[in-house]
Amino acid sequence: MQLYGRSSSHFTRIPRIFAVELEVAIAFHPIRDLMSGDPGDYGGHPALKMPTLVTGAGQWFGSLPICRELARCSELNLDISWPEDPPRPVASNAQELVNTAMATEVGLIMGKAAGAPADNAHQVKLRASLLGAMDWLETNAVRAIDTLPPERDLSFLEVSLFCLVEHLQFREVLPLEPYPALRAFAQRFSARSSARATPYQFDFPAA
Ligand SMILES: N[C@@H](CCC(=O)N[C@@H](CS)C(=O)NCC(=O)O)C(=O)O
Repeated sequence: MQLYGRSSSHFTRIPRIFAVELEVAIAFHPIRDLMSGDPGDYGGHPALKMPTLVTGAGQWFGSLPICRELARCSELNLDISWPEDPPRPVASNAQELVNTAMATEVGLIMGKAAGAPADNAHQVKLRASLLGAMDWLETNAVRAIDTLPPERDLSFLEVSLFCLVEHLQFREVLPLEPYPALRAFAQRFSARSSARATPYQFDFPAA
């Protein structure tokens, strides 16, 4: 199995953590040029996004479908809480806001890389959106996690929230000082061997 993505990407880190937890071996292919218009450079992703998992069965686009395929391929019988499982609105909303914040971060980073000024109206809106999501998560994420089944081995919500929080710091998108509850959560999660095995880093030296 081959995973196309980047070690600096939060959407890529989610399946990398799942692969370690599920003990599924994957070969990692860092994507060199994010400005490439060739889907082949993204493992065949037609929308030019990462991550993509390539298996004998075909290509799997997106972090959640990839994690599901890794779970199906695993010989471990882990108890995993998936996004559709949460029985309470707070957990459902937490997942939605984590997904939204991650996508908003991509917009901010790509906009900055393309030279969009920070006071550009769209960048301003993206930042306000991210701050709104983060404030909500700071207040509610721990309560949301508390609604998950206590017997779970892993949940998509916790893995994706961890990848979001560490990524904000890694890419210096937001300071984490205003978010003590999220920092404490990330600190706890970072002790897992799957988190330690997948640190954010840049795969290629800056051009
Ligand atoms: N829904 C997708 C989102 C994928 C996504 O936005 N990936 C970002 C990287 S973290 C990306 O490809 N960014 C490069 C770009 O947008 O050109 C998923 O869950 O994997």
